[in-house]
Amino acid sequence: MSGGGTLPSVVDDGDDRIVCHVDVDCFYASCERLRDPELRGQPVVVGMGYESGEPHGAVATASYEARAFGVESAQPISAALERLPRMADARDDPSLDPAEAGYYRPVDLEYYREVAERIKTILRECADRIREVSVDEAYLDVTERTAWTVVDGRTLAEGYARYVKERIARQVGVPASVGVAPNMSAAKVASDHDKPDGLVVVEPGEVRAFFEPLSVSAVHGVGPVTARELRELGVETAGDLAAADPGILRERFGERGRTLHERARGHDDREVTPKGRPKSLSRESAFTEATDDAARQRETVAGLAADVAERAAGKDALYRTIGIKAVTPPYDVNTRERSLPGPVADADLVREVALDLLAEFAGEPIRKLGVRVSNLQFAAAEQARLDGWDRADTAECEGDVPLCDQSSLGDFDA
Ligand code: DCP
Ligand code: MG
Repeated sequence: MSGGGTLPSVVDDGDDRIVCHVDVDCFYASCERLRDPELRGQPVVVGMGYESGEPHGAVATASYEARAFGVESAQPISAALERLPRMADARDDPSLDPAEAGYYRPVDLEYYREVAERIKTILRECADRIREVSVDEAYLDVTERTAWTVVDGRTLAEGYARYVKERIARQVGVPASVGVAPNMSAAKVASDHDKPDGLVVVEPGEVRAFFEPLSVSAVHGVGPVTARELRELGVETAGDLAAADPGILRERFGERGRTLHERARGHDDREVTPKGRPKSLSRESAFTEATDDAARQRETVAGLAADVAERAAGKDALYRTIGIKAVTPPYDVNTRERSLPGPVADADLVREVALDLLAEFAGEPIRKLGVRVSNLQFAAAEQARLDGWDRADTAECEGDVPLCDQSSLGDFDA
């Protein structure tokens, strides 16, 4: 701990780590607002399988303004339209009120991934360890960056979390909610506690009290089935679970019962560790200004290809697919890839294929280039570290692409 102050309260769970959980508010809708300022402050619905003017598809997410009309994730677009008509229709139809209409947009996953990359770059700079759990969500271990020391009635950890949140707002332009706590489950619940634009801090010693009134489903590991079983035992809240007889829990749920009981009491010793093996390895680099200089473009791709091949070799990884990404102005993300008949580990081949794919963009101005190998196979049983687009080596480069859990977002080569 730095700062030399005293710890604020009794650390009853023996844990004084500092974990932040960051989750962007209505992520896809926030991305849409970023490129279309007309949408700011307005109800926005982003539809999966939605096409402009059509009623098909399902709501991927809705802005909080749209949620106020009863629009929610996974709802059919047709149901959303009943609650919130399209703005374009409301302008044409005198029986509809534009003040009670919203903007509908189809999903654009490539674009959201670009925005996510920018966010993850910041998060990686702000933490020593990070676990990316989905496209817009990550845990950060910031124990070495700040402290639970209280200054003027606030913890330094809160100030640090505010810095992270404000960097995302300023440098990327999307709102995120942040939870800070001495463990992962409490941090996650905290980030969700005051959405949107929330910042909730749970200090060591307060975790159990924070959980107490919440439903058992707030406890990490309690899904809908376990929640129902717990309810049958009369356990409704996390406080009930914390106070429950551990013997009965163990009888009913085995070893897991003990873990859940511990978690409800504020204990969660999971470390913030990166996720398992990468699905792909990649690196990208941005130009200061878009360039159509073919020699420069080729040189960049060759350099990126060499880096990626070297990293794959370092992980004993074989790859079957080689791809490039070329971002052209204003911000069009183009990806091209080629799959091989079998897995290889061959730096020359990565360079040749990548340059060949680049040829399609001859003469075009390019802002940013990336090279990626995917369809990975691992020769050795080493535990790979967090991956995706590699860490930036200049301020202009983007950092890692999240390898998100959501199949909807898939991968660059999906
Ligand atoms: N998503 C999706 N389908 C779902 C849930 C989510 O396509 N059933 C996508 C859209 C979301 C993004 O994933 O924008 C992130 O998921 P979150 O659960 O974090 O939801 P949001 O960021 O949209 O909203 P919140 O403000 O609650 O975090
Ligand atoms: Mg979110």
